[in-house]
Amino acid sequence: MQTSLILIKPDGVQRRLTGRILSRFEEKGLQIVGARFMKIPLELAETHYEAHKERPFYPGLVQYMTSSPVLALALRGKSSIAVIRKMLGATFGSQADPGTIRGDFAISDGYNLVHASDSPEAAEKELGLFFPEGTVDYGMADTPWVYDVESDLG
Ligand code: IDP
Ligand code: MG
Repeated sequence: MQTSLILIKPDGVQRRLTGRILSRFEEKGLQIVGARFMKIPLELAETHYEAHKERPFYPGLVQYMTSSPVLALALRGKSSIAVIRKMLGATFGSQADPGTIRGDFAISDGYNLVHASDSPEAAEKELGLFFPEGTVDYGMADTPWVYDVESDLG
């Protein structure tokens, strides 16, 4: 099981797509283990995207991410980090395949609705930033139907 940090970005909230985006993750079988609706403080946005500090789009990216609230989510599931990245589609909305979240709802390159951790190392770091008190551990009643428990989780 892996846990990934997702942000439904300011454009997702402003365009009232929060519920539809979250539904896609729930429908896939992912479990919500953290949720926090928040305006990202400047310092947190800078730290979250510090790998891009030298890129020309970084100032605009930090401005975008702090301009309006986001919904931060911790989502858990088998291979969830790679699964969620595939569900997002390519970074640029103009290039993302139909059927992906960005492909279906975004046409902008920068305003691409959703962030997701891209590796286990990034997930650990990002979950620590957005959920410093940890995630919420609990069982799901449908686990034996979402998973073939012995072969998927054995
Ligand atoms: P990712 O979100 O698919 O992981 P990254 O390359 O990590 O993509 O970039 C982080 C975010 O920065 C993107 O989601 C997008 O909002 C923004 N971004 C990346 N490249 C550009 C660009 O060339 N122009 C404008 N915004 C960009
Ligand atoms: Mg990234």
